[in-house]
Amino acid sequence: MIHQEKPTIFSGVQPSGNLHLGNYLGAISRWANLQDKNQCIFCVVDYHAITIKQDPLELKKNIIETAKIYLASGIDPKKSIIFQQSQVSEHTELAWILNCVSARMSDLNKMTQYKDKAEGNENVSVGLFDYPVLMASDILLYNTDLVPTGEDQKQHVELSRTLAKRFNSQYKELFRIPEPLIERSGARIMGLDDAFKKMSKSAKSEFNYIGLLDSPEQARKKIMKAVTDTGSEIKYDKENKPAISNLLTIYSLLSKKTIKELEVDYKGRGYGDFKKDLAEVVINFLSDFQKRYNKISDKEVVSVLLKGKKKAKNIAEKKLSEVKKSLGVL
Ligand code: ATP
Ligand code: LTN
Repeated sequence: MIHQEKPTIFSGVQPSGNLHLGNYLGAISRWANLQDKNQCIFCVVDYHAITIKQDPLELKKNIIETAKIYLASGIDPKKSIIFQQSQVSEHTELAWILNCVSARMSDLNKMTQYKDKAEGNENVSVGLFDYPVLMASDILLYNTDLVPTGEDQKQHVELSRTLAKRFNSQYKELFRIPEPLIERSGARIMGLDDAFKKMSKSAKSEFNYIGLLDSPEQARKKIMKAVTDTGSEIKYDKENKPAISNLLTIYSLLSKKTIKELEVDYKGRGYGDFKKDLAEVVINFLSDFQKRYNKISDKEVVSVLLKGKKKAKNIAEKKLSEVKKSLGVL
């Protein structure tokens, strides 16, 4: 019988604090289900986080917190590799190589995340501009087949494909071409204070997001204050009712009720009733999540990251050495 290799999955989240429901519903919550049929690698991408100024003590705390959130979301270190990006130096080494031989200024100039974050300000780090090349290195080092993320990362995964193809055709067929894996529902959770912008941990107001570690009071207050649309009907209509459609998506994903069922449940009832119930659903989810989170010690996380580092390094070293050989530097 031919032994078929399991597909490889790679994804990561920046340890930049305030992980929120968008990160959970769009990315992390999907990862646990992928672990049985795939070889999964989940990374805490700390070198991506430093593209924007970070306080060293906060960053250290956020690295542990992010890995703990992976574990509390059901990522099992016996099945998956969990590690910290900066601990495997091959990522930055490959990023430099790709910068020189594959990536073009014209590719990076097209990246919308950079434009959104820089907001026309030239006084931002070169790292922020180069961020997608480091992300491509993360993905390409591990022969990744699928990259599960939220909708906002699609363009970056597509760039990884372009860089891999360019390298393969110029040097040697060394990189597997990855595919984005984006779910239809929850891939773009919108801000609670602005239904036209995605929920984001770097949002200016904390009323933009529900943090995974928010208290019940904070969560309730944020849901009750969330913006709504004109009219009073609870109906999914992304074009004309973006705010209620977003709240319905969150409600549906956390309660496992379909949007259609929710529309029937709330027929003839107002936004106030709907928000009160949604707040309860969110609080119940947070309470279960935080119970699991609080059971995990920092020591356990450090040990998981150390074991993960060894496994990741083993794979990354081999790939980088092939790349160096083909370049003529080894
Ligand atoms: P920031 O907005 O500060 O850049 P972020 O909230 O986008 O941060 P990331 O670490 O960049 O967080 O993203 C981690 C994962 O969460 C990625 O897969 C990303 O696509 C996903 N994600 C982020 N925000 C959302 C959202 N609002 N809805 C769905 N998925 C999201
Ligand atoms: N850029 C991603 C985080 C990230 C990532 C990756 C995601 C860095 N490297 C590799 C998937 C695969 C973001 O979510 N902002």
